[in-house]
This record gives sequence, C-alpha cells and structure tokens, in this order.
Amino acid sequence: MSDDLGRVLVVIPTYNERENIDMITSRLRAAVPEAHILIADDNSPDGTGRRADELAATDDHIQVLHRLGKEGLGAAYLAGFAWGLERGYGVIVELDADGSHQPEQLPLLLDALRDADMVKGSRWVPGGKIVNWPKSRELISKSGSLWTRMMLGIPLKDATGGFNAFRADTLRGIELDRIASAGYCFQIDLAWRSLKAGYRVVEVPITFVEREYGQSKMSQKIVAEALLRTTWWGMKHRSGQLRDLAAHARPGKNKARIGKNHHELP
Ligand SMILES: Nc1nc2c(ncn2[C@@H]2O[C@H](COP(=O)(O)OP(=O)(O)OP(=O)(O)O)[C@@H](O)[C@H]2O)c(=O)[nH]1
Ligand SMILES: [Mg+2]
Repeated sequence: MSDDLGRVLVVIPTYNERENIDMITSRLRAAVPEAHILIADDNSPDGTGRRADELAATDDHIQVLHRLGKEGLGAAYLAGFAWGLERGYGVIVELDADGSHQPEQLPLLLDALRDADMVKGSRWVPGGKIVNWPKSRELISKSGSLWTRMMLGIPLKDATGGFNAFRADTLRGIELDRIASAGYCFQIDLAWRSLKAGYRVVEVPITFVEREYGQSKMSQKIVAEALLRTTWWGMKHRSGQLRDLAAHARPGKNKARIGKNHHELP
C-alpha cells in the first residue's frame, strides 16, 4: 500500500494520553504494519512520554519526539511534520491518540491519496458516521464546518476534521513556517492553504468514535480561535476577490493576480 507514494509516517500528538497510547499504537501497527509512527509528546505529566519510550524501545517502527511543554496540537504537529520531511517520508498522516480516528480506516485515506494531494477523513460526507458524540459536540462541529464553507467558499463538509493524510510535497508547498493556528483551526488552516495553493483535497467518509479514556482538550478558547481566524481569512479573501473584480472592470488597469498562492496568508 502506498509504495508508489513513498514511506508513510503517522504523527500522533499526545498530552496526557497514558490510557490510550498502547491501544492506539498497537491498533495502528496491526492495521498498517509498514507505516512508521512518531509520537509527539508535550512532556505529559501523566507519563505518556515515558511509556512511549518503552514502546519505541521494543518496536523500530515507533519513535518519540519529546517536546518541552504543552504548546497545543498545532505546534506538536508542525514539529512532527518537520521531523518527517527531514527524513524523506513520502506521506505524512495526522491521527489523534484517543481512538476517535480509527487506525483501521487509514488504508482508505492512503488509497484516496493516490489521486489527491491531501485526504481528509470526514464525518459529514455520505457514509461518514459519529459514535457516542453528544448532540452539542455534533452541533459545534457541523456549524464550524458550515461557517468555514461560507466564509472561505471552500467545498469541504468537515473542515475541522483531524484525521488527514498528505503527500510530503503538499506539506512542502503550503508555507508551514507561517502557520500560527493552534487548535481545531490548525486543521482548517492546512486544508485552506492546500486548496489555495491549487492542491487536490479530497474527503473520504470515516467513523469518528468519541474517546473512552482520558480527557478532551477541547475548550471555548479553541472554538473562539477557529471562529475568529476563519472570519478574518474570509474577509481578506472576499476583499481580494472584490479588488480583482474592480481591476477587471477598469479598462487598461487589469491587475488581477493569477496563479498559486494568489492571496497572502496570515
Ligand atoms: N503534543 C500535544 N498534543 C496535544 C495537545 N493538545 C491536544 N493534544 C493531542 O491531540 C489529540 C486531539 O486532542 P483531543 O483532546 O482528543 O481533542 P479533540 O479530539 O479535539 O477533542 P475530543 O473530541 O473531545 O476528544 C490527542 O491525541 C491529544 O492528546 C498539546 O498541547 N500537545
Ligand atoms: Mg479527541
């Protein structure tokens, strides 16, 4: 699987996932044995990092990136992406440690990546499902995606989803060093940058399962960040479109900007 795309690295960010780390790594190793795993741990007080080291010591497909302290999921992923790109992986995957993203569905994402540059596991396309999610979380997630679609004019049904697979070239082409988003917004940011850069972004249906163990790090701050940033990006995007239209309308003043990375990203 994915041999023509190169080696696969699955980055798993962890903060206090001691109860989940064995479960997620063993399921992933069984589901996609050839994939390598990088656990990006932010010095979890519950000892997740130490347990990850023990797992790495007995399995050459598992590695650990120890980070100094809690800096958010976005920063942990960026460090994991950089680690994977430096080591020449052809495919880099994002996967939560809590079991919400099922490793058994990773082959679906990798298959779809043959004809895409980024694949998003999606709860809200036909065939996508959620298990044990409270109505309130479903509402936040669906409204977040609807808001993002409206603000940015992008076709994605599940913009905030965090089970994603990228070709390495896609990550190289979207100016990762300029990303400031931390929470859910980080996932929107990656998809938005990929679409703007002209990459093919495809959604495949997944079954998302609410975590059984450990605590969610979701917070009002994370939701507010996503809302504010998407609104800001949407306003910039729309004003850019209006400027282009106005430039077209004025004879001899065609200043429409064409091509990749058309608009500056924050
Ligand atoms: N390294 C690192 N990982 C984090 C941080 N915050 C969250 N994570 C990890 O990112 C993944 C997603 O976090 P969750 O708490 O499950 O957040 P969520 O999936 O948005 O929320 P729930 O749906 O309620 O579980 C998990 O593997 C977390 O351990 C962080 O600051 N640093
Ligand atoms: Mg979760």
